[in-house]
Amino acid sequence: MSSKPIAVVTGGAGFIGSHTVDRLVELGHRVVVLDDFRTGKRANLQRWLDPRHAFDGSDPALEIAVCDVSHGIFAALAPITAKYGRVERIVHLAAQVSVVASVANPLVDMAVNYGGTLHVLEYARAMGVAKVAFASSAAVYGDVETMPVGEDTPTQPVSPYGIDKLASELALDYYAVVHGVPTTALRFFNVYGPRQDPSSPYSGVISIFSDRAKAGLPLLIFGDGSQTRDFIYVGDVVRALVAAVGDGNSRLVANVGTGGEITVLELARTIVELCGGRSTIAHAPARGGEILKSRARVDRLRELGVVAETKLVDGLRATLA
Ligand code: UD2
Repeated sequence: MSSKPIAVVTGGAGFIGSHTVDRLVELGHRVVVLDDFRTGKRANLQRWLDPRHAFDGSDPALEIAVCDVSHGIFAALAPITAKYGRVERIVHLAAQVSVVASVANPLVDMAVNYGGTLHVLEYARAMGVAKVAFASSAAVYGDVETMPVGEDTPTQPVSPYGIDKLASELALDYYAVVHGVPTTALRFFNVYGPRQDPSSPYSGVISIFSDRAKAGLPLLIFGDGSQTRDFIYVGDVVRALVAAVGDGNSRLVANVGTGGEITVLELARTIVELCGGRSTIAHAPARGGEILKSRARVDRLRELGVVAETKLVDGLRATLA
């Protein structure tokens, strides 16, 4: 048994989580995934369970504990730390991810997302974890007029989801200042890439458009398609997470976007073209309460040493493959 320190990824079986696990294992970390598998998939992690990826020919590079983070993480981690030693770092991604679901059921949303963060921070405080990196969201800003959106823009979330992400950021700061737990919060803009689940009407637009364009089905744009988003490839998001969980900074809050924007209409046309041009584009009434423009300021991300380098067409090709 080797005594490599443990990196925990909560929500590690999900879309962004499993890509983060891939990278951390490739970098030689002993990774422990905490996931309740409500939306995460074991298939996303399968390759690392193969004995060929074991350390010292015996221990697996990856351990998985089935755990709803919002019910606490001490019990799930105890047998693993008894075997391998302490948890050094935590990437906290486990969450209820739908803004619409948060509006429909704010109490569940708050218990899962804000409650989950508190459980992670309590563990980090009690166990002396060296760093916690947290997936926050551009949803903390609400409807902003001036682009690009900088981190010091006043926050005014317009959904329970945005509120729970902001509350989690406040908790991170409290644990950093009062309890000395080093933390970083990353505010994700629109993340896309392979393994994003297209099955819900509120799935990310790129996963839905890709799925339909591959099948030659029509793409449906809500509104005239002039709304813009800052789409960032999951590989670039993972680089930001790995930098954040590995560095010595604390209390940093940074946007994770490309600093660019594209209209949804242009996006739809690009995806149709990449899929051979069989799909038509149709329009439906705009979604209520939607923001018109979104583009991140990325200076702080750059200070973290990360620049989103994946061009949209390259990211789309990888997603469609
Ligand atoms: C993103 C985040 C959300 C939250 C929010 C904060 C994703 C998947 N969601 O929501 O978690 O952080 O930002 O502002 O990153 N669209 C279509 N047709 C479709 C689906 C979507 O036209 O079939 C449009 C939709 O109306 C919107 C754009 O595409 O204008 C992006 O939609 P989305 O659901 O991917 O993400 P968004 O920005 O609403």
